[in-house]
Amino acid sequence: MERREVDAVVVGAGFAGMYMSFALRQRGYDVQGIEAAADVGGTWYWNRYPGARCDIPSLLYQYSWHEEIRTSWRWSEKYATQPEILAYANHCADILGIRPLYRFETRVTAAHWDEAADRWLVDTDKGEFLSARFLVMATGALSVPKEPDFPGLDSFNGPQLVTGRWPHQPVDFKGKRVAVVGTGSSAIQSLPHIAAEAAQVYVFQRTPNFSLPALNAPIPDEEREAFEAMWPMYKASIDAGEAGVELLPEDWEPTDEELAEHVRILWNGGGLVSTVQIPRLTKDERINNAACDFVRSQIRALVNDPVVAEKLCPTSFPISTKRACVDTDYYITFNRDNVTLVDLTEGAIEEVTPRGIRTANAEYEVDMIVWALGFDAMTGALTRVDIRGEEGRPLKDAWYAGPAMWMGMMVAGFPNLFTITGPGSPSVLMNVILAGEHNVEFVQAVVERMRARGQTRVTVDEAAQDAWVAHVRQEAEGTLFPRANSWYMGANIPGKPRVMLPYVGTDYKKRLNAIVAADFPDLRFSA
Ligand code: N01
Repeated sequence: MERREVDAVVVGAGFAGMYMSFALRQRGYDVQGIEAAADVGGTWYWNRYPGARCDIPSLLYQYSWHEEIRTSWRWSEKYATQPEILAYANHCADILGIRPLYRFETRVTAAHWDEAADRWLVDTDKGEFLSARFLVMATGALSVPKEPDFPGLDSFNGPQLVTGRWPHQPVDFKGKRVAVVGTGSSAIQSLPHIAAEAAQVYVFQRTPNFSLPALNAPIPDEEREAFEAMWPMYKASIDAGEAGVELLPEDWEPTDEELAEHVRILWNGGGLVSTVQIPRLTKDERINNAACDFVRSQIRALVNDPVVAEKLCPTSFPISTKRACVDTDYYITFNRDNVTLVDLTEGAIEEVTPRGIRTANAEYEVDMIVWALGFDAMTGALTRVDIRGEEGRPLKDAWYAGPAMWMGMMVAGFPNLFTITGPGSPSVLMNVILAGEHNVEFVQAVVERMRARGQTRVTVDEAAQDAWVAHVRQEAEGTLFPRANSWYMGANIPGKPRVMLPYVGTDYKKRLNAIVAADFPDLRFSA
């Protein structure tokens, strides 16, 4: 079979994929980008549900590596909307001239390592056959939605929508009875918008979530200027592997009163940045309990019906061990007459009927269903592709007991394959745009080193990988994360191994810098 030879295939045209493709192309490599969507934007292309926004401040949620992009873009609000972030992604694509490098509306179906040629043989669903020296999977941590699989699904008479694959046309909820299933970030952001239009909304909740108020607003000029003034320091700090913002020391030991006062910052509109400003939040039970108590007291103050308020108070996991949500008017939406909370702990969903959803207790008649069930996070987009490494070993088999990876980027036995923000990297626990940049720059350094020495193959040492996997596990065990049935732990997908997927350590970028400075001691290069 005739295969087109390229230097690299980059899968994904989100922020990380675009940067990777651009960086390689700029250095003269022949790059073929592949993207399932019709255009750039990654997660922001797909998640178009009403109310979708970023959950860290927009000023931080942007490329740090490209001065022209940075200075030519002006975020309008503290937390940008999905249309604005998608417009930003398009702005980046325009300046980088990235689109000609991509085949859109195309999926990679298989990638097999060709031992003899030191190349990846990559097939797509559009019948394209490629042969690439490098394969970079920039496929995103949250890109494979968890599909509803309730009995009777197809019998439902009305439209069914999935938040992670929202239609491009506006959805009209006016006068409709709507079921919203799930209470993660996607549901929490969309519910107030749906409830404002719909005749009636039933919110099906299995586990209540902690959500912090966005206190969204236009960005005042003074804030913009202050941010611009601190930019060089911030950029130098993150490049060096520091937090980029001022934090209290890790050994902070507040009295109970000081602690109760400090956790109030969760209500200051800082979104996920506020959680980082509480030292040891995900490690120290006393600190975490104080934060949980504070948020629950806010929920009780916001929700008029005390029975509903209690049901909305999370009690089964420590705050931030599931990703905290950032909302606009989520809790007060339950004060509306047209919103009803259905507590699935009192009776689970048994089936979808032609008229609606039937739980163990009742049938809820609706005209539309919104499924906000989350994602097969971090590994889903990688294991759904038929990736086979040395001796034809499928990645799925290599990861049977959980993802075995080095630095979240390389897998022993899978030469010349890189994953951006993969499992075993901090990715989703930090600003994911920056996390992507750190990985892209590392991959670029590896590829450049190989070109300089005429090498064609790089793999990671198995013992180094084992040590990294053990370290990732050990770091997680020292935290409260394993207590939650979260997607971080793979617990939201039946049958998925229960391991902490992201790396919780805060030294990741420093480690990457040290690895580059030491000339990649854990990698094996060959001609
Ligand atoms: O998904 P989730 P999400 N029966 O997994 C419920 C990012 N994000 O799409 O908790 C009944 O958080 C499930 O219940 P339970 C962000 O990183 C960011 O909302 O498993 N219910 C849960 O309530 C986020 O963390 C933004 O008991 C079922 C919900 O569905 C991540 O994406 C916005 C069920 C899924 O919640 C995922 O968020 C949106 C079943 N069979 C998303 N199966 C920003 O703000 C699942 N559920 C940037």
